[in-house]
Amino acid sequence: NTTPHVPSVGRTLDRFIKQDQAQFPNATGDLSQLLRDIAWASKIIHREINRAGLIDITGSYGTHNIQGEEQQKLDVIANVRFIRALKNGGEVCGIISEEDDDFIDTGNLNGKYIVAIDPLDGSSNIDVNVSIGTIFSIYRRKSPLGTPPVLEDFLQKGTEQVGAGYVLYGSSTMLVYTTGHGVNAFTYENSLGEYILSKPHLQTPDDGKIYSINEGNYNDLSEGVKNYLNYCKEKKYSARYIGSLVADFHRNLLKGGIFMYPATAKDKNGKLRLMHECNALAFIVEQAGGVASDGKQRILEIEPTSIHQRVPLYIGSKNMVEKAIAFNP
Ligand code: P6P
Repeated sequence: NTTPHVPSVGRTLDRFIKQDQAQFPNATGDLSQLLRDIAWASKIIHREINRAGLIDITGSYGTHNIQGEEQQKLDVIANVRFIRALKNGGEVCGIISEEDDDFIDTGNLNGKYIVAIDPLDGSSNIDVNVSIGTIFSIYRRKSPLGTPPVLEDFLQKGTEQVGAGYVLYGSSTMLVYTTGHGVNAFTYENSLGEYILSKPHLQTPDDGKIYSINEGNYNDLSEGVKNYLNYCKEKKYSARYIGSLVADFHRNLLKGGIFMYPATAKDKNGKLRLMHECNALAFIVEQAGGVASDGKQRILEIEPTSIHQRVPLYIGSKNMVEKAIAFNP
């Protein structure tokens, strides 16, 4: 039996990963190294974001991604950096990125893992200086070692994740992740170039008074969602919507609240991507005691059918998500 190590605030990410791994005698260290590779790339993105205003890389890059969204330069830089870090790290045999139509074969035939990533979510907020984020999921490959990855490696249910996290590039840069044993948050100390443990064993409140939704879609929402919104107003909850998923999710995770991107008349499956955004946040919120649903089932139970599929998302405090779903049978 292993003595549970109680991580103390102030521990560096590297030491935390080392100690976390020590709890699992069979761990080879590959997942630990993968997490370090992601943290490394996020430090570079942190630097690029904080220089963006100075060297005018925030403007649109002129290309469009599969969603038809104009790609911002920082989007492209972030995508290149994370893919390069994961390729060079050697632990990952394949990647699906929100910015790439098809999966990426990293050439690491013996890489045990695949990564799903939204390298820079909320990028339309870059040039108005609003917080943006990176979202990632880690799965074990299904295909045999020594062979190239195949589509089935990437179409795995969220329950198959071995790790998930996000980086929030906000008033401070934070890395929040889980490997299935609780959620821990690290704050980036720029002068040291280190992530420092700031919120160990993060738990989200069962209840909250914050609801996050784009009410511009009100006329396109189901009667059930409209009724739940009216309920929130009767309860005098606070409407908080940044329009940057990681920022909205992180605030609600800490304070309690619900984030909703439901199906609308325009987007029958909502807007957010199952593989690149929803599965990771669902894993984190459940590890923190919260709930994530598409309105009918656990996000983590959804059988993926395509890499870029979208799902409706109701995520956050347990009692609030359950209430919202009750309004929307
Ligand atoms: P809307 C940003 O483009 C994003 O993907 C998420 O970060 C955010 O939650 C959502 O879209 C905002 O979408 O339709 O409200 O502008």
